Amino acid sequence: MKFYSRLGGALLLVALVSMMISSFAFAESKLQKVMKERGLTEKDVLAAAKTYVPTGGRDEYIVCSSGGQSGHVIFYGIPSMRILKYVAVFTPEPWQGYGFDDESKAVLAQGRIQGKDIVFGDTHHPAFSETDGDYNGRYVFINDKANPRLAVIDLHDFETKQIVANPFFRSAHGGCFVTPNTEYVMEASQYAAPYKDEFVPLNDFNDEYRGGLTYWKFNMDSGRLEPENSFTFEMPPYSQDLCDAGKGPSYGWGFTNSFCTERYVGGIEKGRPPYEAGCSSKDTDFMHVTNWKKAEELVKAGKVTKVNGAYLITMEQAIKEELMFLIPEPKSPHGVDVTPDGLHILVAGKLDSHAWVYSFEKIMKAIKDKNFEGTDPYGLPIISLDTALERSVNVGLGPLHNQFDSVDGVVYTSIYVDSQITKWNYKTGKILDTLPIHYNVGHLMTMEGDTKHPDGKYLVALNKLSIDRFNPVGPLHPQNHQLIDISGAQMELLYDMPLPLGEPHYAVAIKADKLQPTVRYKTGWNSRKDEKSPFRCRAGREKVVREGNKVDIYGTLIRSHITPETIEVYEGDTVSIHLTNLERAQDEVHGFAMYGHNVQLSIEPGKTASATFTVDKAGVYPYYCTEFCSALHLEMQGYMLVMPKGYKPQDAAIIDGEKYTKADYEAQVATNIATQDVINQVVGFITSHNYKDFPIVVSLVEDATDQLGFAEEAKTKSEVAAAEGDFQNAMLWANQWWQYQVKTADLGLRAKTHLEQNGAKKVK
Ligand code: K7E
Ligand code: CUA
Repeated sequence: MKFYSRLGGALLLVALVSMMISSFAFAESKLQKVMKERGLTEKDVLAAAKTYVPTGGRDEYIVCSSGGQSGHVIFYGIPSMRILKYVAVFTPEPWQGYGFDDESKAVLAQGRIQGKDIVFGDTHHPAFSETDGDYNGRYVFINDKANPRLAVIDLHDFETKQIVANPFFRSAHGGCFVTPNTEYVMEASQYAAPYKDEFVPLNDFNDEYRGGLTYWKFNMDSGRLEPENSFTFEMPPYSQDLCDAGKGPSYGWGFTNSFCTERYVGGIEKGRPPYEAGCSSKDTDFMHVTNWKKAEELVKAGKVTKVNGAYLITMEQAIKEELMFLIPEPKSPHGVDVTPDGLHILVAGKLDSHAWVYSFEKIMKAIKDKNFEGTDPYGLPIISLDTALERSVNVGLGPLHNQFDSVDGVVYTSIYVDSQITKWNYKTGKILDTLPIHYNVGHLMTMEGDTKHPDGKYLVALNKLSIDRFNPVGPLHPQNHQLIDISGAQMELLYDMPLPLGEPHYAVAIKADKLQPTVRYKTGWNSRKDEKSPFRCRAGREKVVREGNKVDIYGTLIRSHITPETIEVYEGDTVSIHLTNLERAQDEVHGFAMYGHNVQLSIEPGKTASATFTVDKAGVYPYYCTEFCSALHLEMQGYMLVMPKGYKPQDAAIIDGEKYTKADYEAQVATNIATQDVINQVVGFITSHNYKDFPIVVSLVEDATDQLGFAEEAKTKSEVAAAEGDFQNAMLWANQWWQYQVKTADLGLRAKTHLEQNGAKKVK
C-alpha cells in the first residue's frame, strides 16, 4: 500500500514536470525516455526532484561537517549535498594559502604542542555558536582529538581565526559542545594521562592519571576563546567522552559520558588481556553531571586556583562545593544528548541495545535531597540509576547518537551494528519507524537538531563504511553521507554523497539565511587577526624596504599584473613579500606562487597576505598568479632575481623583443577610442537605470571606475611619450591603456547583464 501511494506521488510529479514544459506529450516521452535509458524508477525521479537545485539556485541549509583526520572542516548544502568549501583548520591547505602565508602560520603556531608544530588534526564535533539555545550564524568551533585543541572559525569569512591547546589533557574527544549563549565551549579529555608533563608509570594509573572537562570561555564580541578565563574540572581516569550542555530548565549544567570506568590498563605484550576486554567488563559506566554556573561563580570569586596558568577545579573542591555528580549509564555509552526542552538527557548504549532517558528533574531532586547510593573511589557522589532514569527503550543493536525532530518528543538514533536509523518517541517510549542505512552509521544530524528549536525536514546519516555504494577508487573508500527525508511519517532515503576527505564524525546544519558572509575585505586587511595589516599597500605606493639583509616588499595585485614585476635581492637575504589585492569585484582572487620557495598565497579582494622566506641560492625565480583571474592571467607574472653577494645590478635599458612605430601607436589609439565608445554606451545604460538599488552592481561600478582611472593614467603616459617622439613607449602605454579599458568594459558588461536579468528600472 505504502509503495503504491509513493508511486502515485511520483507519477503526479512526472505529470507536474510535464506540465511545466509546454507540450505534455512531448515532455512525458522525453522524461520517460531518460528514465528508461538510465534505469531510473519513479521513486528515483522523485528523490532527484527533492534534492536537485537548478543552476544558480541555493540550498536551504548549510552543513558544517568535521573532516576527521584531514584536519579540515567541510561545508556543503542541503538538499543538494553539493560541497561548497573545505576550510583548513589544523592542517595546511595551499588553495587557501593556509599554512603558507605568515598570517595563517601564526594561527597554526598557536596550536603547537610541547613546542612542536603539529600540522594535522583529528576533527570530530563541530558546534555552531548559539544565542538562547539557537544557532546565531556567527562562529563554528571544532576540536582535535589527537592533540587536545579547539579552533574558532568565523562565519563572516569562513576562515580559522584561533587555535587553543588544552593545558592539561593528552587527548580530547568530547568537544565541541556549547552552552546556550556560547558562554563556554565544552571539551572533555578521552584517554587519561598525567596532568604534569613528565613520565609517570602506568602502575600509578589510578592515582596520577586523570581525565577532565574544560569549559573554554568564549567572547562573542571579540570572537575569541579566552584561556585565562576558562576552567577545567579534574575527573577520575575514566575515559570521558561526548558532552552536551543543559538548556532551558537545565541551563547551567553539563553532561559528560565516559567509558572504561573499570580503569583498566591493557598490555598485550605483557600477557594482559587487551583494553577492549578490560574496558567493557562492567555493566555500567558513569555520566558526569557538572554545575558550570556555580563553578563560574567560584572562579569569579577567586576561589579556584590556577595550575599551568589555567583554573583547575580539583575533585576535592568539586566534592566539597557540590559541583560534580556521577550517574550510572549503559555500558560503553557514546552520545549524550539534552532534549530541546532541556528536561531530559538521552544516552545511547553502544554495547547495549537501549537508549536511556534520564529526567533532569529527578537528578536535581536527588542532588537536593543528597540521595546518593554511594561514592566512586575518588569520593564523587553517585546518584542511583533508579533515581534518575525515566525509561529505557530498545532501539536496536549498537545505538550511538541522537538527534531531535521538530515534532515534540520525536528523536532519531543511529544504530551502528544494525546499520539503521530508529525513529522513536522519548516521551512515550514508542518506536515509530526504522530505516536501513549503507553502512554502519556513526553520527546522524537533523536540521538545527541539537538546538532548542529543531527544524526537522532532513536527516543526514554519517556512515562509517561505504563499501560498494560508489565507483571503486581503490582500497581507501570515500565516506558516505546519506540524505533522508524526514518530513513524513516514514523516513525516505534520497541521496548518497561520497565525502572524500578524512572520516567526518559529527556535522551540524544551519538555516542558510542565518549566514551573511562578506564577499570582500576592507582593503589592506589581515583576515586572520581581523584588523588592518601593517603591510597593506595602495596602488602606486609599492616599495621595497631593506634593513641589513631583511627585505620587505610592499606590493599590489590587480588584473592583470603584480607590482613589483621584478624583485632584486641578494643571496642570504630574508625576504618578506606583502601583497594587497586591490580588486573590489566579487570573486576576483589572485594567487601568488614562486619557484623553489614553497610559496603559495591566496589573496582575496581586499586581503593583504605575506610570505617570508630566506633566499639562500643565487638564481632566477619566476613567480605568477595562481588563479585564472582574467584573459591576461598568464601574463600576471614576474621574476625574483637573487644576485650573488657583491653583484651590482645593471641599469642598462632592457632591449624589447618587438619594435613599434608611429603607425603602430596610431592604430592602437584608434582601437582605444572605439573601445571607449563601447564603454560609454554601457555606462549610459547603467546610469540611466536604478543601479544603486543593486549592491552587486554598485561594487562592480566602483571597480570599473578604478580601472578607468588607471586607463586614464596610462593614456597620459602614452601621450607624453608620443609627444617626445618615443613611439616605442607610446605604443606600450597605449596598449596598457587598452588593457584597463578591457577590464572596465568587462565589469561594465557584467553590471549591465545583472541589471537586465534582475528587473532594473529606467530612471532617466
Ligand atoms: Cu565518531 Cu562523535 Cu568522534 Cu560517534 S564520534 S561515531
Ligand atoms: Cu591574478 Cu591570475
